[in-house]
Amino acid sequence: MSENAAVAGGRLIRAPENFLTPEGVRTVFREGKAGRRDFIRRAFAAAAAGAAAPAALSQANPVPSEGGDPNILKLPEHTTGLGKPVVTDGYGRPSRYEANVQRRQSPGLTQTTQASVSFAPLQSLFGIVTPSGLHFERHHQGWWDIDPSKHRLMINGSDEKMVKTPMVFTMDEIMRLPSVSRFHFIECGANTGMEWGNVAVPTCQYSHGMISCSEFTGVPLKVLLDLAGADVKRGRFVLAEGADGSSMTRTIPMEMVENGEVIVAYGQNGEMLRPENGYPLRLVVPGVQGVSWVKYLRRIEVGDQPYAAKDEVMHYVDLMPDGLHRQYSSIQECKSVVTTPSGGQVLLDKGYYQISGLAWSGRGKIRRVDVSVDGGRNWRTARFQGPVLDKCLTRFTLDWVWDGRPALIQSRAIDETGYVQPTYRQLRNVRGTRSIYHNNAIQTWLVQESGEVKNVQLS
Ligand SMILES: Nc1nc2c(c(=O)[nH]1)N[C@H]1C(S)=C(S)[C@@H](COP(=O)(O)O)O[C@H]1N2
Ligand SMILES: [Mo]
Repeated sequence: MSENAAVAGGRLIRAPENFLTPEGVRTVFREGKAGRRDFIRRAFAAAAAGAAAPAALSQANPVPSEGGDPNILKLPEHTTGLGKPVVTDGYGRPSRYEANVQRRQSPGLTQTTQASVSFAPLQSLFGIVTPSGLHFERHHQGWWDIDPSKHRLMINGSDEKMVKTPMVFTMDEIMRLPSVSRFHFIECGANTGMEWGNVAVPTCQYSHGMISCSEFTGVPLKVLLDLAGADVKRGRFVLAEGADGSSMTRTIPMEMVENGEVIVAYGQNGEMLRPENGYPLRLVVPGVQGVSWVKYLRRIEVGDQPYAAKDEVMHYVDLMPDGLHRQYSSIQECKSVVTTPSGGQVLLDKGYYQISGLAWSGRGKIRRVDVSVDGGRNWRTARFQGPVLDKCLTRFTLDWVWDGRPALIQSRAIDETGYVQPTYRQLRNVRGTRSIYHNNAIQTWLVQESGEVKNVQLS
């Protein structure tokens, strides 16, 4: 298996993608049903303590020191034999050696698997694009594979004058209109939400995996509103509605629509959207928290005021230290996370490692990312590996030589507005600890002398 494969730099053992035993998972679900969510945190701690600590630095080098490497000296079957034919699989799939790279559920986090979330395995991904099959999922009422020939999008006004010609579009009608393709991240507002009070989960899949990034293709919503003759002077808001049973409705300010950024999308990474991600139609609202990216989009209403829908009045509000709720805080502020080394991985040797991570901002492009290996005392500027795009994941890397002593690895992103990603202390000073959403604090990974990497928070 590829467990010990070198990943982008120094040798390391990959983060476990399952960190609870089957019995542990059952217990967490049992306790979760009884409403004791705090149990999850204790279960993680127990699982971590109970696991046999891998003696990382004593891991044998896979290349034998004497007699030569049989992997070079002996010709393998794939060099001497005939390979598989074309179209063995009409839709290709990853290597069987990568079968462990999966989106996963956090045991006990939610009461049902339909109103739930699965997290993207950030620690196993390269570059900025999330493979569609690994895109995180957040459903409020399960997902559907909707027949596109029967799917419709309606555009109407909150009163008769708001939209001149209310319209109903078929998928064919939408797909023949002028389209755009853009790379954007989507982050659930609740990403990193379990970590508000203290460390809660061991790996970056669970601490930061409610984010994904794709190339989306579709028609700017503005094009559809113009076709229908929307009164954008009076109609300063739109309501987006999904076709699933969750009655997912969200208010979007008209400015975002007018500047052409909001897309009625059918494409994701060069093919149609995946059913889990809203096939055949979803709203793309760059920079805004995931909940506004309404999936299975079936209706857009133009109105003159915010709609105060359930998912913006009761849910997706931020409980502030003074006991008041903050509403409509939908922009995802600048944030970053180091994905290698990250929690659950084990560094096998001292020496060179490429630190690698992701940065993003709902307000524009990433300007700079600083990386510290000593818990924020000293910072070095990371380099960007690929394109730096607007409201998109940006991959950063930094060379690092690990001397075998404990290290505290952090990344701090700065966006083009000059906003600097806050420390936990700075964030909690303003927001307290009772929020669920919009935790964009600097993440710390502790590399222990054993090579094991732990999720920690510095006070
Ligand atoms: N129709 C519909 N749209 C929805 C949701 C939903 O449950 N139903 N969940 C929202 C939330 S909270 C998020 S974070 C994103 C998740 O998108 P994804 O499942 O494609 O990752 O979709 C949003 N749009
Ligand atoms: Mo979400």
